Amino acid sequence: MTIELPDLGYAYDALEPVISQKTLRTHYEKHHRGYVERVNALVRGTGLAGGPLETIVLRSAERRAAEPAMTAIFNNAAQAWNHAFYWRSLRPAGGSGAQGALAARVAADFGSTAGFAEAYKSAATGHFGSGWAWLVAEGGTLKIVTTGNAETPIARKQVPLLVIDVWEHAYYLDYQERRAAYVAAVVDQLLDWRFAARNFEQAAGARAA
Ligand code: MN3
Repeated sequence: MTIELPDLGYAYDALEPVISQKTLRTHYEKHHRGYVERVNALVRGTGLAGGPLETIVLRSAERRAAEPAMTAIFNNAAQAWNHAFYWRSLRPAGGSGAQGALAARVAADFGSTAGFAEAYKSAATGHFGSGWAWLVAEGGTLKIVTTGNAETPIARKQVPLLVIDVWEHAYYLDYQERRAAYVAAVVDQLLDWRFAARNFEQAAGARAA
């Protein structure tokens, strides 16, 4: 099975004015597509070809310490996975905050919705260099973590609920160096808390099983 570029799920202008059509089109059609095409080229003949993307991420993460060729596979596969998750973490007119069981968990772990938003913005803005800012579930607790470059919580047995891409290509056309402004606008206006709630329910179900 060839890894496919997944549908974006909304129009290129759907996230304006927070993320411009120009940024979204370039980010999806050039950056994300590039990672998908490179992972397909790199896995040929490695024994990882034909598997689902998540399996390629996990297997290459396990093998990269011993096999240098696995590093490039991991980087491109994880970037393909992370970008697909990022598009689904966003929606037009999002940012309303968690509901139901997830809201109770956010309040327990971060004090309040506002407390979470402040901590998440701070972590995403403060992450040094290229990477990703995540809300994850681990052992029944929510945590904010950041990862550098292509690193991804699924290789650390954490369950991601939401992510923000903090590579410069995600915001530079719209915000130049002002990452804090991009992060604040995404948190307040675009985060898809229904997607986060589905991920949270799956994490809880997996723990109970
Ligand atoms: Mn990106």
